[in-house]
Amino acid sequence: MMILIAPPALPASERFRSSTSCSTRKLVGAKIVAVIRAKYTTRTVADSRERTLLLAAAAVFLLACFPGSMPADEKEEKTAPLPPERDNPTVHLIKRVMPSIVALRNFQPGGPKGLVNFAAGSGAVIHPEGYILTNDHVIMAVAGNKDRPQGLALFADGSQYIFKILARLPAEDIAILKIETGKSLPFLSLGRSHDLVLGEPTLVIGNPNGLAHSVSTGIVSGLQRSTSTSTSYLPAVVQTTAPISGGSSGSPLINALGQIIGVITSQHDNGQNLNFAITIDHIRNRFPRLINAENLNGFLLGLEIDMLEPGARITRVAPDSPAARENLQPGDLITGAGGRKITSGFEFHLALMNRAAGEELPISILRGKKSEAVLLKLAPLLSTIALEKPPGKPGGLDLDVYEGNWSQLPDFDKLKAAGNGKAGSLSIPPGLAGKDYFGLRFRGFVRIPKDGIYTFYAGSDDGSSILIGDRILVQNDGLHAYSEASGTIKLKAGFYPFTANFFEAAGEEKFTVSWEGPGIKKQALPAAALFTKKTTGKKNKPPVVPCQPAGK
Ligand SMILES: [Ca+2]
Repeated sequence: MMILIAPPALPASERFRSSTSCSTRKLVGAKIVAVIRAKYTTRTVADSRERTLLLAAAAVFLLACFPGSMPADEKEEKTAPLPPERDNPTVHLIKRVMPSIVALRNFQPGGPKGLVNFAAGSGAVIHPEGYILTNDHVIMAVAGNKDRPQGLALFADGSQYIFKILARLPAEDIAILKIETGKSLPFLSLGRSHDLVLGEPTLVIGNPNGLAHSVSTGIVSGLQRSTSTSTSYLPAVVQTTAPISGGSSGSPLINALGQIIGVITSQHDNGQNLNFAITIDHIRNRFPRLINAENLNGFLLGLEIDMLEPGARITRVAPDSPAARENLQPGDLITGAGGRKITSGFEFHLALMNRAAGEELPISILRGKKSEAVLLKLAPLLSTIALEKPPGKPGGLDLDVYEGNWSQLPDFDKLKAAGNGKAGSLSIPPGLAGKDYFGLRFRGFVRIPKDGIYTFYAGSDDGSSILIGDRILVQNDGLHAYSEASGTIKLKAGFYPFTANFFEAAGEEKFTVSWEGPGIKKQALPAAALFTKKTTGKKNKPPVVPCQPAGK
């Protein structure tokens, strides 16, 4: 059994002593540097110290190597109850939330043979079944190792579990991990961040420099900030004075009610206690894309849920979808799905995981005061729109150019194109470089070479989107500096109707589209994978891309 000796004054040279075959090694520091948009720099706050230790063989051994609590002979003696002056609301709050906080230790590839690095991060349990919310950059380095243990989640009571990475949204720097504990876990509820006020108290519990379950307090010290890290642009962050350090990434930012109001993600590189957390409202709104059950499992349900308000209330039902066929309506409150009780939009999306096209999903709804049971038959997502043979020649897409001053992508169908032609690459044509107030729509087909999971990326200044058939896969809309968004989807080999939209208002402009998939490293979507439909002889008339609803 290995004992962790952590002299507080020497965190950088924290050592491991082992009575088995673990060797002692000096720690290696590594910092991830990032840039904040407002012309100053921040750094992400995971991984500030990577440790190297001997990988003895198996995760079981590693589990034994990381005791989380004090040795038994150092445990505190029983003491008299604290006087109320010391046992204040903050102390109460910390006691209450502590059992839901995990220190994360990720096994990282690289280094000499037979050794494994690990890096520190933090997270919070947000559901009794063991779902953990953290930053993507905390687990990014181990995300490819699906077959190997990816890391450990360590609780304050010393218990620890190997986690799996369940869902990632790198462009938003959020991720969900899952641990299997066989019991119901204490969890933190998700708060709201739309009504945060300057000066309200904040609490952070995390794993700075690998010092598990360190506590710090502060206040909300800034609102409506934006920042970017090396991998993501974060438009909605809150600033706090609660001290953090490397390894704090993924820590919940907690309000006085014990609710999560943000996820600690970065700090100002030049300054003290200028710390940033992604707001919980932003995370709530991104949650459907994070879980992404329909795209990843290839089924269509066809409804959207309000992710901000309590409960799981339907806000939109897609025409011709299974939800529409069963007459579900906006305003219906979903109270159960697949045999699980549903009390939030978050739980509803989790209930969709591991479903497949053709399955039936029983759900319970409350419409007004009347409850109903509905059986939804999950339809195939996109199989009806794929073509087996090339629709035309490879080498690019049809391009329509529009003129206008927009703050969001317009409905190009309602506008008359100012020009059109063929485009070999998905980028701004040279003739439009430096110009303002225009829109581009690229249409045609993309060839998916083999069955698998594909991720498409749209990077743009200003807004952009990517559609497969009529399904919006990547949404990167709005006026903003260059930033990239992605969408991941499971596709069978074939040729799919493909649309990429872009608009530029003023200032700088840039547009890139890339993809990655089985055997394809992230790269610009090549002209050889892009097809236009055979023209029918009418000159200058762009072919109409079929956009029939998926799942019929
Ligand atoms: Ca611009």
